Amino acid sequence: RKDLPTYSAAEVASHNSRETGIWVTFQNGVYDITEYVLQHPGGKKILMASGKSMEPFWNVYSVHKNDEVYEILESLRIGNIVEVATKKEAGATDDPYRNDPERSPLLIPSSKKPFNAEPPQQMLVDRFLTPNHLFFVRNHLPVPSVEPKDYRLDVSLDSGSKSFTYDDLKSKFDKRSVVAVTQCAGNRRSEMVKVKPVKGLNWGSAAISNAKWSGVCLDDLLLKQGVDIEKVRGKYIVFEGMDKQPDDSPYGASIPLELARMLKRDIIIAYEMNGEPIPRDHGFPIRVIIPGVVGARQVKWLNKIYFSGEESTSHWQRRDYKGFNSSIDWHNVDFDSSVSISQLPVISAICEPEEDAELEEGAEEVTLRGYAWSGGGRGIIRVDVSADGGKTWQEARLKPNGQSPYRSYAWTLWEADVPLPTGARSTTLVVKAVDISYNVQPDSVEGIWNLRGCLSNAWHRVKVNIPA
Ligand code: MTE
Ligand code: MO
Repeated sequence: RKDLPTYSAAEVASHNSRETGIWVTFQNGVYDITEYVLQHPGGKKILMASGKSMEPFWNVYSVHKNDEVYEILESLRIGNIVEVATKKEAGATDDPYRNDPERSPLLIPSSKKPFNAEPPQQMLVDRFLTPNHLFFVRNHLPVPSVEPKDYRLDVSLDSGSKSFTYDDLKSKFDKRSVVAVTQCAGNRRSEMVKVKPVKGLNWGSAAISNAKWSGVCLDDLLLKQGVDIEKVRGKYIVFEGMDKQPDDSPYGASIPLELARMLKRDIIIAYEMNGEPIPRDHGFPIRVIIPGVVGARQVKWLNKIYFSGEESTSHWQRRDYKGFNSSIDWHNVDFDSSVSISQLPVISAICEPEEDAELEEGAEEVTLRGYAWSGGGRGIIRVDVSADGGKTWQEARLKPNGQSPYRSYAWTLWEADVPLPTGARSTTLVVKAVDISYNVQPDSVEGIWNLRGCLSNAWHRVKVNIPA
């Protein structure tokens, strides 16, 4: 295949739509799959790889790895990919991010340094528990490298402080598990940006994931020191991580002690994620899981816990992750006037089909898949979907998450087959969820717009096309 032209990764990347043509790479081949995809609507999953390498997707959907498929692919080959020089950039040793871990090429970065990424949204709802390598990543700083033998968790109390090793945590306490969602307050921010610009990463709908976390219950850890959380003095419990800002201050967060008491045995000092040691990006070796609460408080690389009369003084507690009304802008914002985000509001999203998807020719029905979740352990009791922009609704089928509706920390995945409006060439699919407190999502994003683009939980709308 030496006779074929060569293309750079950037050239391939620019061919990612029906208009430009859809190119993908596999090993060192470049393939134009535009016609193929249009003729085989069932094979639309391949579109996730538009402008990119198909290999990571094929490693997941490995049914494709057979000679017949390779043969079809070779018939679509248009060229070869230019060998990329792997020379390290000059000065790379000064790069504070040089020790960051390897990541799955399936993750879609919204920023690389620090690393922030979400999984392809269709893959997000394939499984109840998000596989570790697909779990969204939200880092504010370089990832610390921690040797388990050097690790210490310092817990400070009036009665003095005590430090626990990694082995102490794994061997001296009962193991407790909780299945819980972690969601960034900025999930679905990209919809808010369309109303008016905001400051923050341009997250789609997948800055959320669901995992089973195991470790030591916070209560047990404190009891070991003779401390009953019901009687502790102070107003807040503060958590600090090992990742540091250039001024040496660590990532930190706090929650009111009253909330810690309410959650009591559900707060986990975790050493396992889905049955494996926690991957570096997600807090190796130890992170805290505070179910039902915003991602920002689930401190990774946790090495300090203490009680305080005031909230964590970290930037992320005091000057970020707060809500404001839509008339507040950067000229008149007063961060001290607003309450820190903790338990999150009800949210849902359609993960399949995706925005601008081409449905099958003359399709009369569409299958929607997605997630719904609410903070504070409030279970999802109903998910409504519409295929006509919200004029008519039907209920989606909910997949039970096995948790009590009053302590529902995991998400609820759902599916629905919805008839399409007859004769329409395009339509807007909509989803909205209801939690056990009958909280509902706002119908539009305008009224909840805020300068940081947090808490973007309006009805989720996805426009799709129906070729005649
Ligand atoms: N903990 C530390 N130490 N440093 C961080 O940057 N990011 C927080 C939280 N814990 C962060 C952290 C934010 S804002 C979110 S949304 C979650 O981690 C993301 O967790 P994940 O990367 O495991 O998905
Ligand atoms: Mo976050």
